[in-house]
Amino acid sequence: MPHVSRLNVKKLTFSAVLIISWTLGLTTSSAQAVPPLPKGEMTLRELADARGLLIGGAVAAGVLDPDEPDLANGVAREYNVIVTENAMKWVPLNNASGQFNFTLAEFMMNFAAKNKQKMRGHTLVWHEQLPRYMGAITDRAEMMAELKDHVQTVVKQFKGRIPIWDVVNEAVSDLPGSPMRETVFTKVIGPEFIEMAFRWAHEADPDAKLFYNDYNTDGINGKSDAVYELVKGLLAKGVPIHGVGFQAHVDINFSVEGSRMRENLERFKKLGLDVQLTEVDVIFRGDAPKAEKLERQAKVYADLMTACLAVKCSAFVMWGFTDLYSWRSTAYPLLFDDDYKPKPAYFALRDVLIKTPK
Ligand code: 9MR
Repeated sequence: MPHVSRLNVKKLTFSAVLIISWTLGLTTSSAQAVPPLPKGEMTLRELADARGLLIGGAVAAGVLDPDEPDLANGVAREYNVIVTENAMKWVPLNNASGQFNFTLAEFMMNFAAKNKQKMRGHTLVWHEQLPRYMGAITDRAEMMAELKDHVQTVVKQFKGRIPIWDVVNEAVSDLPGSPMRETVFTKVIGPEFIEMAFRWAHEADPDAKLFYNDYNTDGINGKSDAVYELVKGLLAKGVPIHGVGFQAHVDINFSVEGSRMRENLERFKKLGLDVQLTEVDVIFRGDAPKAEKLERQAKVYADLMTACLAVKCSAFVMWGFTDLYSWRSTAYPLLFDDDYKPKPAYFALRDVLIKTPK
């Protein structure tokens, strides 16, 4: 019953438990697999390679074990870039001030290297997945020292191996007027924590492309206006920021046109910044008719890719590979279903890549 065992695995919070069971040889092998494409058809990866686009997705370290060859094979076949879904966040890397643990992150780096994939680094500074010791700091100089140590130790660890970093994630609030989100960083350091993080990351690896990343900023709205002002201000101060990531966690009612997404991406490009879609998924809720919803989902995926290509985005990254292991696993968000069968959205993305002139 490989499917049942996968669903059970899904309920475990990934890494620790799975890695222990893997080490002890407790896992079973599975019979499902991403079906081969008809002869002569190109994968997403091949199509993206041909136009110099990064296409990829987040992968949770804990499920890339020998029990899930389907995931490993599928990700290797279809993606030329991966992101560690959690393994490069502050808690997994630096949960006890200054005692860094790169085991899981390096495991993912090996996977990427083995499959000749780039790694998109996610994420250096975020108010979530922050260790308790950070929340306890009240002294500005002390928090700056922790921030600098974290950013620089992590970036140096992967210097020359991770070409793109999400330096600051989700710093703008969802409140009306979209001020800065109140976090330990704004409370103790002030909003300057953002420019500090970018400058320290740049010092640690001058060749890495440094991104600000956020959600609900895909179209033109109050929040994307706030991000626009933020990054414009950073550029004016000479802060080394090279791009903006638009997460694109949307649903099947999202309209690329209605939200003026292309116009939004273009205004960031005009600032001289690179733009990437960084965490794409397109959800819908369970009831019938499912086929019709899968088609609407495919259309949203296609429209997102079309907008991305129209502005010469450099990456289209999804927040996973199979619905089975998505953070929104009950809402059918990704290109492959629980049984690793490609959904209409997969073919729709291929179609856009085939038909859009380079
Ligand atoms: O998918 C991630 C989930 O497994 C984690 O529990 C969660 C908290 O670390 O983060 C999720 O990924 C988030 C990403 O890092 C930032 N943008 C929103 C993503 C979905 O919540």
